[in-house]
Amino acid sequence: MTQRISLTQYLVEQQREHGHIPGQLRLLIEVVARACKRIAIAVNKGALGEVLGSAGSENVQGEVQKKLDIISNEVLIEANEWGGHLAAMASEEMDDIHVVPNRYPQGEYMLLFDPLDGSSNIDVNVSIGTIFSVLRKVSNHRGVSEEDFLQPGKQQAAAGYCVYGPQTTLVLTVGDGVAMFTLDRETGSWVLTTEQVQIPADTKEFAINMSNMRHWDAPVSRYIDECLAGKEGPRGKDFNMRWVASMVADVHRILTRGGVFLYPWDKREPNKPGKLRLMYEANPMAFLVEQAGGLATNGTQRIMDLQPTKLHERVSVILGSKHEVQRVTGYHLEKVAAASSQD
Ligand code: AHM
Ligand code: MG
Repeated sequence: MTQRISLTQYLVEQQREHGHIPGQLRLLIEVVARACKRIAIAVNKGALGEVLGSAGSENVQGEVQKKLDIISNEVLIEANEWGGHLAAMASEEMDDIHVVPNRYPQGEYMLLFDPLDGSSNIDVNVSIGTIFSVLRKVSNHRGVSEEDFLQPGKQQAAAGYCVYGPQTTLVLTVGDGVAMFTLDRETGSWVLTTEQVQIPADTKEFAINMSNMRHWDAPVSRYIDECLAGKEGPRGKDFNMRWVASMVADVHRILTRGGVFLYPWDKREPNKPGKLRLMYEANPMAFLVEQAGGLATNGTQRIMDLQPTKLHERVSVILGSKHEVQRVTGYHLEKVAAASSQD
C-alpha cells in the first residue's frame, strides 16, 4: 500500500527539515484546513441544507452576499479566534478587521480571507473556493489596527486556497514550493497528493472574461488578438480559452497544467484599478503562482511588491505561465514607455 502523508505530517516534517513553520503558523494552517472541511460540507449539502440563494445583504464592496458567503465567513472566524495563533482577521465579507476578543490569547499572525470566492457560481453548482493569506504582526504596539495589515504580499508567511469542486483540494505554500492535499471524505483527512507544483513556462491556454473585450486597454487587446489569430498569427500556434469565473478554479487549472489568467483594469470604471482584491485574492494567488515558477503582475509591477493603501483595495491581475505573463507585462511597459517619450 502506498504511504499516505497527511497535512499534519507534512507540516511537522517541513518544520523539522526546514524549521520555517513555527508552532503558531502550523496551528493556523490546520485550523484553516479544518474550517475548509466544514465549508465543504455546507457547500455539498446545497439545496438540502437550505444554504443556496441570497442572504439579502451587501458587503463593503456593494456586492450582494449569498447565504454561503456569510456561513463560510462565520465558520472561518469561529474556528480561528480562540486558538491563540491570531491577533486579528480580515475578510472580503467584513467592512472592518476582526480583532481577536480579549477573552482569548493574542497570537502573532493575522489572517485574511475571501471565505467563498466565485459567488456567482454557488447556486449553479460550479467550483468555488476559499482563499487565504497569512501575515505576521510586525508592529510592537498593543492592539491591532487596519494599518498592521497593509503589508506588501512579499511579506506573506503562508497562503493558499481550497477549491470545492469534483474533488475538495487544499493548495498551500509556506514559502517553500506549493503542495496540494485532497480531502479523503471517508477518513476526513487531508492527504498530500502533489508536491513541488510547477507551472510550465509556456502555454496555449488563456483565461479572461471576453465579454469585457470592448472595454480593455490596448496592451490586453493586443495580447488576446494575437492569441486568437492562432497558427496563422504572430504567435504561430492555436490557443484555447477557459473562463470558470471562479478565480480558485482558474488558478487551480493553471497550477495543474499551465495557462495565463487576466482580470485587467478596463475602461468601464477607469478609477477602479481592477475587480479583484489585492490583499485576499491577488496576493495569496501571486504567492502560490510564484512559488510554482510562474509570475503575477498588475501589468507593470509585480503584485507582491505593491504597497497596499487600504484593506479592500482592488488590483489588475495577470498571472500564470512565466513567458506569457512576461509578454503581457512587456506590452503594458511598451505603452508606458511610448507615453512617456511623448511627454
Ligand atoms: P467574488 O469574490 O465576489 O466571487 O468575485 C471574484 C470572482 C473571481 O473568482 C472571478 O475570477 C471573477 O470574480 C469573475 O468575474 P466575472 O463575473 O466578471 O467574470
Ligand atoms: Mg472573491
